[in-house]
Amino acid sequence: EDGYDLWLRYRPVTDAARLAEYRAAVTQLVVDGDSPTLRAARDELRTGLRGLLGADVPLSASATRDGAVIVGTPASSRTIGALGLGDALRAVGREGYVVRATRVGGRRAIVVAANSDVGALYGAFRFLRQLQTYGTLANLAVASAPKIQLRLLNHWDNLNRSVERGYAGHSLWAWDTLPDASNPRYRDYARANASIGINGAVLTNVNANARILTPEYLAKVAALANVFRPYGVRVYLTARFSAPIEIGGLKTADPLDPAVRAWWKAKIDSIYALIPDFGGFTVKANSEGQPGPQDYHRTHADGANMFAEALAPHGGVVMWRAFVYSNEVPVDRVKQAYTEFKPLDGQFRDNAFVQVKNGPLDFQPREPFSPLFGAMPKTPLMMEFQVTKEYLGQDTHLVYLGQEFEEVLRSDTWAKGKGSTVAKVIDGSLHGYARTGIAGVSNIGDDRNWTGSQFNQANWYAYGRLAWDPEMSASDIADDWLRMTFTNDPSFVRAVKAMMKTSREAVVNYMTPLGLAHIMATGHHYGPGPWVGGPNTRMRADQTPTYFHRADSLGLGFDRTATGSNALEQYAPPIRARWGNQRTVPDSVLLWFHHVGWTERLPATHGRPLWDELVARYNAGVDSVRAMQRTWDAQRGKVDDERFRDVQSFLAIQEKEARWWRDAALTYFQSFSHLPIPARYEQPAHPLQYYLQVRCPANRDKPRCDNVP
Ligand code: BDP
Repeated sequence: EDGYDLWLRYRPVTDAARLAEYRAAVTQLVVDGDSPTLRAARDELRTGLRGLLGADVPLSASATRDGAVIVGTPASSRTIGALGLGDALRAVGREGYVVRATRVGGRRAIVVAANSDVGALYGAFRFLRQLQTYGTLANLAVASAPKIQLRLLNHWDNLNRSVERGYAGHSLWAWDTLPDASNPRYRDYARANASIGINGAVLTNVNANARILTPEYLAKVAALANVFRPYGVRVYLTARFSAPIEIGGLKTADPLDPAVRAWWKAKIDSIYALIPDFGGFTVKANSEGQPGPQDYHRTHADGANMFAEALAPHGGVVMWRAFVYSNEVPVDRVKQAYTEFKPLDGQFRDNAFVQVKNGPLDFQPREPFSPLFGAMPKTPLMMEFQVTKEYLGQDTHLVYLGQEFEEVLRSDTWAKGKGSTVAKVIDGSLHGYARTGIAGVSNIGDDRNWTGSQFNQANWYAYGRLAWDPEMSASDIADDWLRMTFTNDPSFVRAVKAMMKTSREAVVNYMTPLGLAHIMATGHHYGPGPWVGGPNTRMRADQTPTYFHRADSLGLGFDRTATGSNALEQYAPPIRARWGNQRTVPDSVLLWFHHVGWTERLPATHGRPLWDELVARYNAGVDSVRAMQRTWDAQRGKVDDERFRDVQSFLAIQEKEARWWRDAALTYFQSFSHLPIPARYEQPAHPLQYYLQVRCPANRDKPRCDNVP
């Protein structure tokens, strides 16, 4: 048990009553049709059922006895066509499915029906999940359809197989041996994605390399596309804006230059000749040194529309990222995406998306939702979540992101009054977007366990499930994941689910409580660095912690109200009123929006002086990790030893590093507050000077910090 099987383990059902029920209900498999996708469904069902039921379930051409599982579409299967599922199927659209216990020719059967082959595949996975989670098959009646059209992973994978912000080994894409050699992992990757409804993968880093667009590399991309296709996973690429210069021999990449436009059109046509269902491009432009249309005094819309126009005849899309940095250091960096993009609403072609990070800054442990959500009614906005935990403990810390995603998706933008949630913006229902999409920055690499740690798999899983239905509960998703990944033992599921649910608040508390943000170390973003900044660093101010936390002798926090940067004005009036007032701002965003005096007592500090509340929060974070350790220790014997020890050892690292974060941050902030850490709390192990000297060699990769206290 090394984690390779993810949530598709299909171990024998250990509940005797359920096993008897399943064996009686599942006696033969009828999958009419022979498309690669239906074959994939049949293979998955055979493997899954064999594992779960402990015996092969025979294939049959038709239902000849009680217990047939019949899979397909009205087009692939006469039986399904004759079942009168018309209305039910119409309601689930192209990718949805219906899974039902019913009677066929007088015999008991289970039907897995859809309008398309990939819908049937999704239904097959749904049916297997029912067994994997020990649900009953009696009166089974499930109908489900995705609420978002494009459900993508974004891989920040480089052509040398390093992965930007990847903590799970190298890139899965072995460019050196493609297109000749395949690898079973390509298929297993696509299977795993299909099992949670992910239907596209952007293969390459947003900090793009133009070489991916050369014929040599496109042949490799086509080989991957061929493996993924049966699983409904389309491939997409990142486009480097200056590619016409770098690989096209042009003098300019100006998006209004006819030669540039012709170059992209020809390039895109050539991609579709190789990959007819190519999805399109993600583009990072004029951000962190990437080239873009502003280099030619054109707008983001000009840039996006050039791609959109060339992609449109093929049905492709362009996903233009709103994560931008201007060349000058702004008064407040969190205002920038909104400032640059909101005025462009209505200027994008209809196959262009604007892809917006969940918060206005950069994937911090907690941020308020990005004010762009709800502010661009005429432009389909895609959500960009970061599944890889760049700022949340990377591979080792156990943090269940389901809670974070849910918090963001349920945030109310008030764009059209109460209930205008972020979920309703991105699923298109609020503004009537014709196209919808969501992207998750992948945490996947070639580590045996795919994601660097066992529990990081839950974040891939939760992302996929929420992409299918952004209104699902993170808790229910954790429940499914635990049952499928570890065990259905109710005591295990109860305890470990509770642990997962607290894990996000734990990391917020020991890293950045009360609305603090961006106080991590430079470069690799692992470990604390709140002291970084000021005139002695060579970095841009708006990339340094001191710019963001604004600690001084009076207090802590960034005033983003009208007396400060007024980033608050980018939100709807009811939010402004609530967050702008120190008496009503929630503790979660207190220091994000306010500079608060060290001894000030507010509702958000539970009436305690800010300093005391800060100390309490940092300690609560460490305590939560210790509680997580106790919970996990009590699971010994309920799960296999290999994964048990894996998780246990990572929790020990997390506990140590939570203390490191707490003590480094508190001793640093104490140098401004000059207030004592109340005696009832653990005192820092070392003075501030010690923490300043912890060195973690590595720039962007995961460092190993040997002298962590
Ligand atoms: C930041 C990452 C950086 C990415 C950038 C982005 O540190 O590696 O290139 O986001 O999203 O969080 O473009």
